[in-house]
Amino acid sequence: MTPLEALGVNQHWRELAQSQAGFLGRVVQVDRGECEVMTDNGQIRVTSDSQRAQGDVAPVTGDWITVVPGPDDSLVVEQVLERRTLVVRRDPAEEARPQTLVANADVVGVVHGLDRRINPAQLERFCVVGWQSGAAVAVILAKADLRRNPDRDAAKAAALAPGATVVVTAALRGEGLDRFSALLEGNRTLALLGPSGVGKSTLINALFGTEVQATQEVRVGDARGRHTTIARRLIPSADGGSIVDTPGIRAVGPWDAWEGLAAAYSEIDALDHECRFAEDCWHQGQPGCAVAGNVDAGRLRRYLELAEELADQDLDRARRRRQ
Ligand SMILES: Nc1nc2c(ncn2[C@@H]2O[C@H](COP(=O)(O)OP(=O)(O)O)[C@@H](O)[C@H]2O)c(=O)[nH]1
Ligand SMILES: [Mg+2]
Ligand SMILES: [Zn+2]
Repeated sequence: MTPLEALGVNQHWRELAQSQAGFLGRVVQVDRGECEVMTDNGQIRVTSDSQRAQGDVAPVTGDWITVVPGPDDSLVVEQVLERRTLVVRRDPAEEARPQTLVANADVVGVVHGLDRRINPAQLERFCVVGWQSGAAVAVILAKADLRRNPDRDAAKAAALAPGATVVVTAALRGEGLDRFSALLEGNRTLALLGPSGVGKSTLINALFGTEVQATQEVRVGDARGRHTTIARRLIPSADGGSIVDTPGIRAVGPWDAWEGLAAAYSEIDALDHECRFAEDCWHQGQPGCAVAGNVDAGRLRRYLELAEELADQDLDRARRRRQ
């Protein structure tokens, strides 16, 4: 299998590239205007041309692109091919902007470390971002060796993440890796999402059997002096498929994620549609409400909180557009 095959090249991408002048490649990593790109003829460095018209899409890790010769023997991005999925969160540095993390992931793996109790609000937020991307979602419970009854955690995670595959792993003991690697079957791309310290890099290293990602000690209350690289790198597996790690994330704020919200709380969303007797029913116990009392109260509260957050974002965006 060639590296580009492991990265999931198929007829779809080949045909899209054929309508362009350049040749096909997949962005493995982006650093400051330069991309590392895997092609049929190995890995190359490509400049994303800053001279190009505004509004052009900036490539991110996972993008399929076409490449053409540029000035002085350089290679430049000709076109970012239309994305099938895109993981986006609210830019933590600037609240009113989206930040794209990974393009064309087939599965978003939301990783939770079982060295602490499952935080429902956090897990659900990551699932909202995962579903919004257009990819499938898996919840990966890591560090299961630290729990007496990880099956109970798995059941809890499944209830918090309807529609998601739940995979329990103990990477340091090599447990659960077969089910983890099954997420890559069919040369799929898995994007791991989760806050620092949950065990993402350890999972990747266990799967590849070598230290491909630097891991770190969890130092509670010591954010300084911790040098984490935030490079998001697409790593091909020799058996096919690829994984992207997303280091340096504390939390994900959803961005324009109404579909992700509906998918992450599908049981609430389903009833929401029945609750059309009042356009603005907020399911707070109004008589005749189809939702309140029929779903888990905690999930309903968190769903409504997120809906309010998204509605505020919509208003904010509309206000900016008018200005
Ligand atoms: N007990 C246990 N510890 C783990 C396991 N996986 C990771 N860890 C530890 O959790 C810490 C953070 O792991 P790391 O992979 O760097 O997390 P990341 O920030 O999500 O990439 C490290 O100290 C790991 O040794 C596991 O399966 N069991
Ligand atoms: Mg890491
Ligand atoms: Zn209602």
